[in-house]
Amino acid sequence: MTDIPSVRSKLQAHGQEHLLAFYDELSETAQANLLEQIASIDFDQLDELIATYVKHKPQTGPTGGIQPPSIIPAKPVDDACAKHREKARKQGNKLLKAGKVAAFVVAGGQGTRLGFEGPKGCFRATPVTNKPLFQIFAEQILAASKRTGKAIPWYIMASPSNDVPTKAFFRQNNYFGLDSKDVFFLVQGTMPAFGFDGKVLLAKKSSIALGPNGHGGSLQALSQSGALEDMKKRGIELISYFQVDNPLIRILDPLFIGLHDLEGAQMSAKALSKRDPLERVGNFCVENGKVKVIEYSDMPEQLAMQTTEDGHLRFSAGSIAIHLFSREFVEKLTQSGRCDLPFHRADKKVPYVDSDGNTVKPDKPNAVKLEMFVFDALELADKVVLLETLRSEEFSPVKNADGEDSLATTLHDQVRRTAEWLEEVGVTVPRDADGQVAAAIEISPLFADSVEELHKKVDKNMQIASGESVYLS
Ligand code: UD2
Repeated sequence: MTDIPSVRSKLQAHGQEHLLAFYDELSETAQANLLEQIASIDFDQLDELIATYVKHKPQTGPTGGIQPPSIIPAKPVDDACAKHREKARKQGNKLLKAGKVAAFVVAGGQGTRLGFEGPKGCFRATPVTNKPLFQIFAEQILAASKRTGKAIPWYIMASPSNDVPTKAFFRQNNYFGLDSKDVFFLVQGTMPAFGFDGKVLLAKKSSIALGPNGHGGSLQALSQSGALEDMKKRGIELISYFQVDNPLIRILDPLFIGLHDLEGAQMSAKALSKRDPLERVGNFCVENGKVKVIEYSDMPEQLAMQTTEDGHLRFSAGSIAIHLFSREFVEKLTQSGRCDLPFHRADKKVPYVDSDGNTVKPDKPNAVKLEMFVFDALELADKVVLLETLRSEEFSPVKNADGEDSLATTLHDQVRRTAEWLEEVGVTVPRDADGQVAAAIEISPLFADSVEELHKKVDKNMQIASGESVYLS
């Protein structure tokens, strides 16, 4: 039996007693749920967060002088560089073959901009077979496992609200050919939404307005869920981290893995050249000798627009949230049981129950949401490798319902990349008068997940007719 007076006095001590304002009106089940939510909150930590981030608007963006970081270019610039890459690629393949690398996707976001109901990984996003995002990733992992002869475990982070449908989706689809023993689901933590006065908001009389605590919560979730322990048992040394929304991602890239390992890095990242100064991706820079990412929303416009003498953007390197973590680094960051990355504040419209018990749907921001960003761990790493990747090869996310970074743009980019790969290995691809690909073409990662694999597999004399739909599997 929960001792209600003591819960009330604890809430009172933290100025949050309104959370039980409607408690006596609730059914027994609803009462139990509310108490469970309250029990899951660390109110001492909350007091600190409210003082730091809610009652004050913390300074965001660069605090001192920032410099552009040094980045390994996407293409080798000389022979020595080419040799080093070859060595790194071999090392990456060696680690993959030794079963030392795991895949980790963060899929706990709410997909609000896309307007898709349900976990975003279930969103269908390929040009011919209309595969869901999760299947694209599963097939890449399966292809790499088959090639290396080692099972590659896949850790999938969802949020409390999309965990159940995510698991059900994998079950219904027989894990897309993966062994279910190698697929590990974990749930990220939550954070309440606050009114500007620091009061935690009630979403209903019986529940607190909780949201996922940001992908920075993934490191703590890896630890608390037992995933790190599982990795250790399996002999995993490296974690290949990616987001759920980018069908062009190359999850297990031997070059990236090898460079990270040879340099003895703790955390690494892929970077690409920004499309325009204000593109909505994080900005890589160096501050106080440490590599860091300044999110687009925190980057002062005048710094984002700065150019070098030869007219290039000074901060041209964008973060696309592709990382490698050494398992030991994540263990170190989470050894206290918590991973104290800084929080980022966003002011949002959050419906809430007011003191009279009425539900209010605000038409302007009324609440503060706090999230941790995983790239803030870069600053905590002793050694970081930044590798440039090409947008055309590795980045075309589905973020919006239409316009930039939408289903239409990613389908176009997938067909374009497939055509470029086919042409590179000698296959003729039909193109229209404007040079656009004149067929719908898709390659299953199980057939080839890189141009190198395509070389080995494809019949170079294959014919693709204009207007045809072709699926290589
Ligand atoms: C993210 C990056 C941005 C750039 C861009 C590339 C941040 C803050 N910004 O922007 O710098 O790299 O991606 O595509 O990351 N997620 C969770 N739990 C959460 C919140 C998000 O798992 O609590 C996942 C989400 O499912 C998705 C990823 O994190 O896979 C990115 O989330 P987003 O779509 O909110 O990030 P976005 O596009 O603003």
